[in-house]
Amino acid sequence: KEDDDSEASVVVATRPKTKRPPLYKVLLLNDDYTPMEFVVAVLERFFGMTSAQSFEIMLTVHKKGVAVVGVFSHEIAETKVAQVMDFARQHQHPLQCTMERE
Ligand code: TYC
Repeated sequence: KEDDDSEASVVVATRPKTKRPPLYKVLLLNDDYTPMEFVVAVLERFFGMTSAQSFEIMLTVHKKGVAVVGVFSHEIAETKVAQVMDFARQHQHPLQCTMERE
């Protein structure tokens, strides 16, 4: 068994397995009743958009039915959805906001 190195020096390539946490898209849905100005105010208030960016995204939702308004960690996405849903409910608008794994 002297010159048999079949079970010695066996090195398999390794890579660090640092999985990043999954990201979540926050989606805003269109409806027929929520005023456009309210949606613009929501995007400014909770997503830090300028009024021009907000108006653009609001129009996309209005025309296409849905748009991604941001991508976040699970916890931040949940918070954004809750903030938007609470704010819409307080103002009695049927605006819907949801999240989806990217
Ligand atoms: N469709 C609405 C209207 O015509 C405006 C609107 C835009 C509502 C985006 C919701 O997420 C929304 N008043």
